Amino acid sequence: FYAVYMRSSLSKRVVTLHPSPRVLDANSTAAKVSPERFWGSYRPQVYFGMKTRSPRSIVTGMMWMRQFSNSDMNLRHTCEQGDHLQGYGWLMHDGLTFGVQEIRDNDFTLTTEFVKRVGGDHGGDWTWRITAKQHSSAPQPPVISLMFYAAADTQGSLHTHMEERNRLASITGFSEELGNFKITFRKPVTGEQSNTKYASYNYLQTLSPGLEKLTDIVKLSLNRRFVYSPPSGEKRHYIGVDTYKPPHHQSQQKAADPRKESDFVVHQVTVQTPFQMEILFESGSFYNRPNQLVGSVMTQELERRKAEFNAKFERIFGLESKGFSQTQIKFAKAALSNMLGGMGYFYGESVVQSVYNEYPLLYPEGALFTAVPSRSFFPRGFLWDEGFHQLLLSKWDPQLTREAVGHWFDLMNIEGWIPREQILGDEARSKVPAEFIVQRNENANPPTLFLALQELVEQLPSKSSEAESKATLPFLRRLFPRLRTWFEWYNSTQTGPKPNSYRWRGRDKDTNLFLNPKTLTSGLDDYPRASHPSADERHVDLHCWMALSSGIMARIAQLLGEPHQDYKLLHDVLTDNDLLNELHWSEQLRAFSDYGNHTQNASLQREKVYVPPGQPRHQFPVARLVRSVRRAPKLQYVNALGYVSLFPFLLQILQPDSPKLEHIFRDMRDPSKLWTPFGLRSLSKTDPLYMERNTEHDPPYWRGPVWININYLAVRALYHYGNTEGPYQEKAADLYKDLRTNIMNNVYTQYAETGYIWEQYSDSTGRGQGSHPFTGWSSLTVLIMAEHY
Ligand code: 6A9
Repeated sequence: FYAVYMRSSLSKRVVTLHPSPRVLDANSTAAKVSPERFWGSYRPQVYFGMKTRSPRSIVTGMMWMRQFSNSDMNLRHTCEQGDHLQGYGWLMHDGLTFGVQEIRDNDFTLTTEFVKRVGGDHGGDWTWRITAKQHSSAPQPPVISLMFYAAADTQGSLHTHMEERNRLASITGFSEELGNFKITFRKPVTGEQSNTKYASYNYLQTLSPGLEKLTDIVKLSLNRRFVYSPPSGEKRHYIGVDTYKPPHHQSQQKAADPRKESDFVVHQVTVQTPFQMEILFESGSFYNRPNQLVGSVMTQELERRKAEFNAKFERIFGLESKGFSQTQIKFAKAALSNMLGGMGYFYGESVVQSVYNEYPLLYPEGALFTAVPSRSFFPRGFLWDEGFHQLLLSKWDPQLTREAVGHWFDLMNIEGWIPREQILGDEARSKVPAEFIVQRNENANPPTLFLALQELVEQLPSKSSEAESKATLPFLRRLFPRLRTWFEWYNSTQTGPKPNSYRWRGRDKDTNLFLNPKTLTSGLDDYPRASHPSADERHVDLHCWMALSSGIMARIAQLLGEPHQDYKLLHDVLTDNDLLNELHWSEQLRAFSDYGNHTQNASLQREKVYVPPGQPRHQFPVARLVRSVRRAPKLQYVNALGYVSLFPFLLQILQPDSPKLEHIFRDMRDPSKLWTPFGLRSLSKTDPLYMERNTEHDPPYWRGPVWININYLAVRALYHYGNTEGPYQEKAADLYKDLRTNIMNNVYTQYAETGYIWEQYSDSTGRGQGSHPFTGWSSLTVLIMAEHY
């Protein structure tokens, strides 16, 4: 009985939240408490949409399609790389009151702008303005349908108000957090002062079983029976939303699916470019609004906020005073704006598992206010990405950083574990293949939130306003019990075989399927580690993360008057350069290195598949690649040269007079090793695994390409060593100049050429590659330009 009891209580631990008071009050994001941040573009996964920071928000959004085009249906809604847009993203966004986005489709450009106005008790009003312009290359102005929608999410109601038979003039509605509200659709015009344009109207009013179904519902309702007949022109059939009948099986399933269907309303406007139109959200409790936020009032508000944004940007980053060109500054503003405009508010439950669970369990429901790496491919929270995001955002708006970090820590369980990838809610889950959904509680991810906290602490004494310091100290005080547990979790679950060594858990287990089993938990996925994962490993990057974190723990503890000696002691041990050398310096490689059960003599070989005589060959798998190991592994240094070997330098653990710096700087500068005209490559050209794929389906990722987060750490460390007395000071300063220039130039050039900021950059051509737009840590280029470290 006792064993069974123990087992069941242990199995609950993974889904038991940490007992200390939350960092954020339960109602911290409510309209009453935080009205100016209530509404926002918190749906980074759609091209344009807004919601409130509440669990079951009414959401608003926009889809669009080109009419009369030769290509097939091109309905745009969620950000998809497959849409092949020429570019999209926020050009300006202050994270608070307004945003300006440009979306370049094949032969027209949509500018989507919003402005908020606080008033009443429910988060106030906002107005959208959509401006459509054809490209000069277009033979004739395209006809476009914009489809604006509002959708409820299990609570709240929406009512339609028609005008002229089929034009949806407005929606009125009610929800728990918004009270009464009204959404008004103004008619399209050519410009602010001009008359209404000819347009065709359609609308759809239906029920949706979930937000992830909105695109499908619209698609299934489309009908070609409508006629577009402008006064001067031929009549043509166009595609419009019509009626929607749920697929038959769904109604039978209903009993099994407890989800409540919710109101969903779409307003479609079909009109030829150029045009502009406005949508107005008015909050019922906002009685004393001076005027409607439309037309010239809207224009003035936009202009005012743009001017404020520009002034604040220059005040903080000073790029004009540094002599950057207007186009470079525009790029930097877009990079920052996309990180701000990529903030999402997610709500739901992770799927998690521990060794005590036979099957995955649902984590308690929770909220996450976070930036996302990429609006198209992974529009959700990633733990170690967020630390980098907040390095940039904290310069712009430290309150935003405190709230994001607070949300992450409030997701921590009793053990001190925070799930690495946050896939919250059905909408987020619908984008992720099943095998990636479950998060395991043995698994860490670099504790980069310490970098963000370090920044907040450094802002404290002189740099920040009194109001900011007043907010940061109480924040740290509330955070501290959780921070302590978080640190302890790393320091107890991720320790290595030797005292003061560390080891990432969660490496790939099925060793023979991979050239080198991956270490997703380290964040550097396929970066080469010991060929045969074992408990004997020790990882130098994790050692350095712990050295850094213990130091910041000591500093915060001291600041709060909490016991800090143990953190300080540990920090002293972990930063002891002799210990680091002893654990991680490989004389053979002349570089820092992981240690473990390793052989270099492994390669992928085709395994021939036996096909029984007389059997059709196509029914058997083609020869697949499996690993062949020609020499048995043994305990030794892994001797891979790349980002991992740089960590003692990257996180500034090395003393300025450490002779190791000489080796590191030499390897960094060497074009046959790490140096490229586009930044430092992730793995040396001389490494046997350089640009090798891991399986036939898994191309190289952290085995050569240039990544901006690590390059940011490198530039920052060079800045540090370049400004600190020591034998390598000058070398560091030289490298700093060149590396900084290379990164800035390439990320900027790629943006100018392709319209996107990218996940990584080719080390041979500099070309952006992988997911895009990737305005997560690649946006740290702004800090590199500003030289804010
Ligand atoms: C797979 C795709 C529709 C990989 O930026 C997020 C992470 C980093 O934390 C990590 O260091 N990226 C880096 O190595 C992207 C991870 C994407 C996983 C999603 C499912 C769904 O496609």
